[in-house]
Parts: sequence; structure tokens; C-alpha cells
Amino acid sequence: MGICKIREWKDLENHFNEVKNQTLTTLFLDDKNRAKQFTLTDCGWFVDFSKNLVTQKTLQLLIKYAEHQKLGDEIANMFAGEKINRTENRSVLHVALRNLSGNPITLEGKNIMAGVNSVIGRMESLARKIRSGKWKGYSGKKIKNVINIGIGGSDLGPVMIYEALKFYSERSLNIRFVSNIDATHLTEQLYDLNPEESLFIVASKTFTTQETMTNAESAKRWILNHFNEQEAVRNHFVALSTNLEAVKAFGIDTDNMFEFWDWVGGRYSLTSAIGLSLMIALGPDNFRALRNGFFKADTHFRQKELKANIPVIMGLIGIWYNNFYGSDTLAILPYDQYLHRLPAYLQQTDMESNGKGVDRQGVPVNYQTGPIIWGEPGTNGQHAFYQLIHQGTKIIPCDFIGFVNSLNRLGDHHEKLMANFFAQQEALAFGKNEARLIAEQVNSDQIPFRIFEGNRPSTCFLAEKLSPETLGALIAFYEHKVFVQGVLWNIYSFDQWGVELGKQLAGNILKELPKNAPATLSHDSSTNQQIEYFKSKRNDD
Ligand code: G6Q
Repeated sequence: MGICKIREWKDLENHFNEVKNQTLTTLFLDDKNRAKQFTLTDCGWFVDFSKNLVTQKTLQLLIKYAEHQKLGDEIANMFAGEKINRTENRSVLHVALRNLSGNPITLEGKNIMAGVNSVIGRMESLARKIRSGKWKGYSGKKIKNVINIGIGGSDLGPVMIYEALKFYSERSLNIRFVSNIDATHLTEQLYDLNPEESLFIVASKTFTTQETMTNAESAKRWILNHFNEQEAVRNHFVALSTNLEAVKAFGIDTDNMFEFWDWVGGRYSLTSAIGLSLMIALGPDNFRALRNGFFKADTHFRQKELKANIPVIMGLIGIWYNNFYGSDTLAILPYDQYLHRLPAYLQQTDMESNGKGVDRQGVPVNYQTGPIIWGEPGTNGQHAFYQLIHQGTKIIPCDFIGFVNSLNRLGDHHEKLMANFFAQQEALAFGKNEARLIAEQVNSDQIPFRIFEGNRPSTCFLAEKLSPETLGALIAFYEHKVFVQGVLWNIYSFDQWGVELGKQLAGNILKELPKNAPATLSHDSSTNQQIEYFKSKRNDD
């Protein structure tokens, strides 16, 4: 039975028809305690949901639906290591990577915490060696450059966190990331580096990903062209992977391999060995604080009742807009320059997880699933796309993320930044009506263009400062929100079959691209003509 036939879902539809014309202005006028009633605080975050188009009854009905979908049991099943990633027959235990409770987590009769802690210990020891200059390159020089080669889940998390926590990083180290198979990425990242001072981290769960292995092979050639000795690979490469044999075949000493496990999904892996570049950049203590932030939010998610559970409320409100108001997107608007890669990171977390069109029974869904995630740091976005959010024809729920204190105190920059943070949410919610424009003596012919209808929803996330701990908690909130929504849409959130077809076709096309390869012309006429054009215009070098 599709979710739309469930009684609790129908109750939500009826409720929506009753309240769809409600305005935030009246909701606030009718309830003086609204702000307090719709705010939750925990894990260093103050989360104000009050500027959303929901009433207590809306939340009650959403929670009833969540109970019908057995959300509580699903959460418990994930933490218990059930194979909830059914289409890949795997457990989903990224929560074990940051389990700082000291309690075991058992999978198939084995406590997996021993492995997790042992890898973390080895990562700490490598990070210390590099930070102290004990780890030497092949010619005996200290390592100054650390280049992570990975893509998707083996790149986006480390890049985002490195940028976000740069303030806490060891500035004498140059940390770089290469993901794109486009040679420009590797070339530009290596442009000003000395091979003798460079260490590559090849980050790939499978160690077969085309982009990563192509970049890693080119990086190896760069090192070997310089040293001309195979032995040099040992000093300049380490691997993060589950694939021991492939790491060996690449020539990396398996002592320098940091393992993780098939119960860690790529996009949920940043606190596993995949975080090695972060451990090096930030140091073991900050990395632990980051994991502790995740751990606190995991504990919150696992223990709080649904109505007081931040990721659950985020998920429920998202469903309300996505499936009842018909919103297609969610804007992530961090008011902190350090978080400039957060929207890109959350794009993968959310869109790869919940971009699914078939339910858990394998039946195409007849309702909307995962939203489009996008965004840019404030205030840049205000001078670009906020126009559409304020006065366009679409409802775009927005997550505003800000901090009470800046890490870089400079004059009144932070007050100005945060004045914008508060003002934008206020303007979106309450707008500006005709009466106010008249009072401001705006010319009558201009009035229609200057009306802000308001009623544009937003959620405010505020923490005292950006720290490894607050950031870890925030990321875990979003991870769990995605899980909640997957349960409520009855879809599987932890596979990603949608990335396979393109890979398969690219493999076939690659064989056709050399100039002298026979034209197969086996595709549609558009693809055929693009390939022919490409081949006809290639330089012969
Ligand atoms: C994430 C996905 C995907 C994956 C990359 C890299 O959940 O599985 O983004 O992380 O395709 O895969 P490897 O780490 O195996 O190279």
C-alpha cells in the first residue's frame, strides 16, 4: 500500500486543506509563546523552528504518521546494526565511527569498536608523525603538502570539514584535495608543489573508482618521474580503503593502509579513515572533538522522544513542505564563510540518499521524495538569488545557520553579518504589505513591485561558535534528518544505484573515443553526432 493511502497521511492531507492559507503573521499574533514552543536546544545548538508554516497540530499529525511508519523502531534497528541497507545487504553503522561511549557495538556477534578504535589510533599516530616532521619523504625532507585523492563520499566530507575548520588547522601544512578526473584538477593542485615534500592519501573505499585511480596513477607517475625509484612510493603514498589486494597491487605498503568497512556508506564516512586528511590538518584532539559532536547528536537522535528530537522535527517539517506545500527544494544558507562547502556536502548526503523513485517494495512512488538541496553562504546569496526566495512564485524553505561569536573578530563585521542573518528570516516570514508601503509614501505605481508577501518559511540554527564539536553535531543532525525522511517516504536511503548507468555507458564510450577506433554509431543519433564531432576536432598530439 502506497503511503498516500495510510490513514495518518490522509489526516495530514485534510489538515493541510484546513490550514494551507494560514500565515506566519497570524500564527505569531495568535500565540505569544510560539517562538519558545517551537525551539529546541541541545548539542550546542539553538534550533528555532517557529518561522515554519506549522502548528502544534501539524507536528502532532506528522508524528502520528511517523509512529505509523515505526520510526522509533527504525532508529533502533539502525543503531542495532540491522541490515537496513537491504538492496546492498549491509548494515548502516556510521554511528559506530563516533561511538565515544565506551560501550560495545556488536555486529554478527563481534564487537566492531575494537577495529574502529584501532584504526583511529593508527591515524592519530600517523598524524602526529606528519605534524611533527618525523615522517620523511624519500629524500629525507619533511612533508609539507598532503593531497587527498578521492571523489564523492571520499572527498566532499573531508573538503567541507577542512574548509569549515581551517581556523583550527596546522597552517604550516598545505592540505589539498583532488577529485575530478579532469587533468586540470590534479595539475593545478600540484602546480606549485615539490614532490619531495608531498604525501598523497588515496581515499577510495573500493579502490576501483575510475576518477580516483586515474588521478592516483598520475600522482604516482609524478612522484616516480621525480625520484625514478619505485621504492619512493612507500614514503609518498598512503591508502584509505576496504580493498587490501588492490592497495597492494598499486604499490602502497599495507602498513600504510587505513581500513574501513562495508557497513560505512561513502557519504557517511568522514569520521572513518576517510577523515585522515582532517586528522592530519586538525590534529587528533580536534578530530576527537569533531567525533564527539557527532556522538552527542547521535545520542540525542537515539534517545529523545520524537517531538523533542531535532533531526526528527527537521525531517517532519521537510516532508510537510515537500509533500503538502509542493516545495521542490531546500536552501542551505550558512552565515559563516568557513561553511562555504556545506551546501555541496549536504547535496550528496541528501540527494544521493533520498533521490529515489521506487519504494521499499520495489513499486514506483506516486508522491514526491527527496528535495533538491542547494545554497551559498550569506550574505553573498542575498546579492544574488534571494530575490526569488522573497518575491518569486515558489516556496523555498530555508535553513539559516549562524554563530553568536565569530572566529575572526574584526571591527563590526560580525554584527553586520548577523544583523543580515536575523533580518532575512524576518523579512521572509513577515514581508511588507501595501499599508506599510503607503505609510512610507511609496509611489502608488510602484507599490505592486515592492510588496513582499512574506510567509516564506525558514529554520534558524544558531550555536555559540563554530567548533569541531558544534560542526560535528550539525552534520549528524542532517544525516539523521535524511534517514527520518527515507523512513517516512518508505524508500531505501543507503544505496545509490542511480550513479551506475552513467558509469557503465562511459566505459563503453571510452573505447570509441580514440581517433582511430572504429566508429560504432551504436548510440542514438544525438550521442553519435557528439562523439563524431569530438573525434573530428581532436588535435592529433
Ligand atoms: C557515497 C557514494 C559515492 C562514493 C564514491 C567514491 O555514498 O558511495 O559517492 O563515495 O563513488 O567511492 P570510493 O570511495 O569507492 O572510491
